[in-house]
Amino acid sequence: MTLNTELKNWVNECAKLCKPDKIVWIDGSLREKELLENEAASKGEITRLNDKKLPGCFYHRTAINDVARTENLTFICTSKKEDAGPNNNWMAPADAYKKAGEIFSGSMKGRTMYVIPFSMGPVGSPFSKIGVELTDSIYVVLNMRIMTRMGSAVLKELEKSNATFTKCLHSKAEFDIKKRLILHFPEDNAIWSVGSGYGGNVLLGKKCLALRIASHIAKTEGWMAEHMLIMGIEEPNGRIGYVAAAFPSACGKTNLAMLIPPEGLRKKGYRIWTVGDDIAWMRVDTDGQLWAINPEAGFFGVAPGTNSKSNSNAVKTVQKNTIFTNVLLKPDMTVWWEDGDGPVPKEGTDWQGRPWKPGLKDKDGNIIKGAHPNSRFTAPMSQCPTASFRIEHHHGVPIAAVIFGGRRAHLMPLVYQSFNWQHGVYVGATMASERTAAQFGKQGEVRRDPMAMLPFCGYNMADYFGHWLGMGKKMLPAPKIFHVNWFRTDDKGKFLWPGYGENLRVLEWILARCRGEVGAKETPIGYIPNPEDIDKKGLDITKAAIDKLLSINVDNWKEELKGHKEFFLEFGERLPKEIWEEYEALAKRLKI
Ligand code: OXD
Ligand code: MN
Repeated sequence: MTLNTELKNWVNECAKLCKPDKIVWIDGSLREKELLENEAASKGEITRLNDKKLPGCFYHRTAINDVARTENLTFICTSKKEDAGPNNNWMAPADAYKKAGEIFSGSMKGRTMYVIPFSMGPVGSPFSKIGVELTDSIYVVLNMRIMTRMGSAVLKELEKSNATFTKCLHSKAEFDIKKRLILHFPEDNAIWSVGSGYGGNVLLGKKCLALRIASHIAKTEGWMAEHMLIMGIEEPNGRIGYVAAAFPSACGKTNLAMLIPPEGLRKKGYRIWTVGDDIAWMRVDTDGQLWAINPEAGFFGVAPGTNSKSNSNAVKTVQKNTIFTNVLLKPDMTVWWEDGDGPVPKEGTDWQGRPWKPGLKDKDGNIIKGAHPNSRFTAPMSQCPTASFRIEHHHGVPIAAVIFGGRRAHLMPLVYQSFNWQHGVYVGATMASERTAAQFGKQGEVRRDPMAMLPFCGYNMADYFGHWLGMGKKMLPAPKIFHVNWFRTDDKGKFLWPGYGENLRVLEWILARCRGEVGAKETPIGYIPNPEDIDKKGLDITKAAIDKLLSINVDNWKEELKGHKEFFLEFGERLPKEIWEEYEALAKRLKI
């Protein structure tokens, strides 16, 4: 129980609705963790993995129709529809409470309701926010234990000042897709999620609180909640420059956050510090600089494609105390996924629980994958070899550069710098990626995803652009804004840039620009590196490839501008005039 009356009343109210047999307050202790693991393992909710090879690790499968965030069932419930904007599904709060209330009603009968007090950000930091999640899933409790700081210390913090908190209610209910809703009530600081067991829908501290609800709070309070990794780049002289970077999904955000410097740069003394791989909360501090914390304490990373070449730090991070969801289970009770390490196993149990062996095909002749393409690992950040020593610092790290990125085969140069903050906001607002063969839909189709926040901005995105513009005026100096593209191809569709650790060469240029140490070429879209200023020592790349990577094609850009206009028109009158100003200025520079 608790001394915080608001919390006590709310827990009672939710218990009355969901009717659990029992209520358990989570304290976050090791003993409690072991008891919950044993209970969930005995019920088959999780499976203990090989304790010698993967100590403290567990395996979990979600329902077959519950393997990713369900954006079509995700709603922002504000009194006025315009406040949710064209970027969100909207439902009136009263309708939403009624509709979901019917599903929650009695949904925890025969189950336990766990009360999880959690802190997004270091406990007690003025940068942090507290939430309390009520859930009937032990899997959720165990994941929240990794992804957030949670338990008694947070409860104490809540009681100290009778502080306010985000009310997060979750029930598995029947895992029925027809009775699944992910609802956000920014005006009530509340989240209701029902009918799902997939991480992005049910670990309510993550996308729901730290992005959708927090973006709304941040706008009101004057800070920024962003879908960004945070990393530090240590130079040979010991100086560390920190950057925050936003990429749409499937662009290697987790890999970049844990980058291994190529041998030459490592020998020179370069080193990477990982602060976060998914979310950044950023504030202007008393020194006028932008400071960022990662509100999370763990990684909820995509498993397929993670291997010792793409991300050896992630591979090292998931060797213990990790929960694997929807990957392939091997007969020796270890796990595997496509494009992972080691030989392809001869047999196993696939993510749907069926016997699996390589080459199996479905009735349409398609290869059956052992792991679901969106299968995940949940692992503590502290286990990452590059985890920053600043993770628990209450004010986080000072941000020198903001980086936007996307997957563009032909349009975008390897890197360019915006002319100033306002132009940088335009660069972020026009961010986009082309669909790859791995994604559903038409290959090559451009999907706009401003600041990688399209599915996560908890309010009208026109106001969000306005908020970005306003934040720039508060900073002295504002970080420089860049755009990168690791995915430019030649005429045969082959990547021109090697990517992975070599991306550090681009980050090196970015930081040199921030410090005013290197020149650049002015072009209609922004500042592009002089080819000689990108360190290419030890890199097997032709001059022609570098020239192509750093070139812009004015005709392609003219075509791109049509897409910008079409996208911005959706926001009508609410779009800040500065965005149209930047549009016109770019058109003029391109001589349209
Ligand atoms: C994630 C996402 O899971 O962006 O991080 O979908
Ligand atoms: Mn994400």
